[in-house]
Amino acid sequence: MPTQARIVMLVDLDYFFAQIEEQRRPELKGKPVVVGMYSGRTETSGAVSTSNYLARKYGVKSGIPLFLAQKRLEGKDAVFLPVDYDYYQQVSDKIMAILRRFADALEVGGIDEAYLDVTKKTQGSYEEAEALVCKMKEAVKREVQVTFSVGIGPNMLIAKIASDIHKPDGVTIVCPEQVESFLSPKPVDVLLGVGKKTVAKMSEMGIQTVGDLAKYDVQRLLEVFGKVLGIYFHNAANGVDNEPVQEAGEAESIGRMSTLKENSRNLDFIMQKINQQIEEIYAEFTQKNLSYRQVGISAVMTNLSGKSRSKTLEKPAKDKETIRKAARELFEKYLVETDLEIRRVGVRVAVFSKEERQQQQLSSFFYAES
Ligand code: TTP
Ligand code: MG
Repeated sequence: MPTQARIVMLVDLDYFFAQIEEQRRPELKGKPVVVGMYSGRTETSGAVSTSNYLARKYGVKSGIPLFLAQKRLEGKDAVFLPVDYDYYQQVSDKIMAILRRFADALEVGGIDEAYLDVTKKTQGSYEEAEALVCKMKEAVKREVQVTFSVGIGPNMLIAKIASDIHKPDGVTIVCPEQVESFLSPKPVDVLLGVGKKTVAKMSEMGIQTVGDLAKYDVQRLLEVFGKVLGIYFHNAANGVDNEPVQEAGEAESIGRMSTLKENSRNLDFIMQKINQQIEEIYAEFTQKNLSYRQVGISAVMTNLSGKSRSKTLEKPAKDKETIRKAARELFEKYLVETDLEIRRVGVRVAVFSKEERQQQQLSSFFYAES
């Protein structure tokens, strides 16, 4: 089924945690700023969460040990600060609310990124989309003094990859005619889900670039990677991604989030926690006599970066098992995308709004009548 041409944006906030610190402490301007996750074992044990662009010039970036960052910035008048996650989340919520005004639908992809479907707002025009970005940038600068970078393309996959090209405060547009030339020379690991192991496997198969992967025999891909991943790799390499931008609708969703007993990448261990959360969610929406049509998961990694993923069901459901299955599948896929351990996990279901429930009842009524 051909889907209608869309225009999708990915907004990624620039050096987010460090930018927020700069913004609330003007005295940091012009200095290298490092925001770190201190483990507390010794004064400098822990890892860098992020750093401003000046600190990055000295080789200080996300994930490196703090003691190494300190060494690289010795004598540079650098400022080191601990992560203040709650405050960053508040600022992030404000920004998302501003961005939502400019979108047909907005999906929060993590604390510092959001996908926007702007097809209707721009009447399908990339020129309009560029103008819209200028307005968005202006509004966010004026209201919260924060800059971000944007990728614009026909789907979430292209928007995401494009957003990385011009940073900070940049915009990159990849219109449908440019998708092939944009993607094909890139190394395969620009695709979500292609980590170190997959890169090595693909390299053995003679696949280095996205272009190589796009041309590779599909049957063979299915044999090597299994059906789900094989088809995903083939489509992604060809720039095809039909995932809709899905509004989570906070008021309409019921969810739980909690910290794991220990950091983990073990799916069964993660699912133990998730199953407890599902029991609570289930009790809540059964009590309210609701059904759900979307299941989402969130994970916060050991370095405090967070991500969410969701899946829309073909039809509304009311049972527990469907949530479990969807959550497990989402975590399974998510673990392929990251090498990090997970620290906090959450699950949520998007329930039907009152209006949607009424419509649903109406249509089932008509169906029963015919
Ligand atoms: P990113 O968007 O990956 O990084 P960034 O916003 O700091 O920088 P850029 O300008 O390149 O977009 O991640 C968003 C936030 O998530 C980041 O500010 C801090 C946090 N984070 C971590 O805590 N650890 C990590 O390893 C990464 C990559 C991010
Ligand atoms: Mg960012």
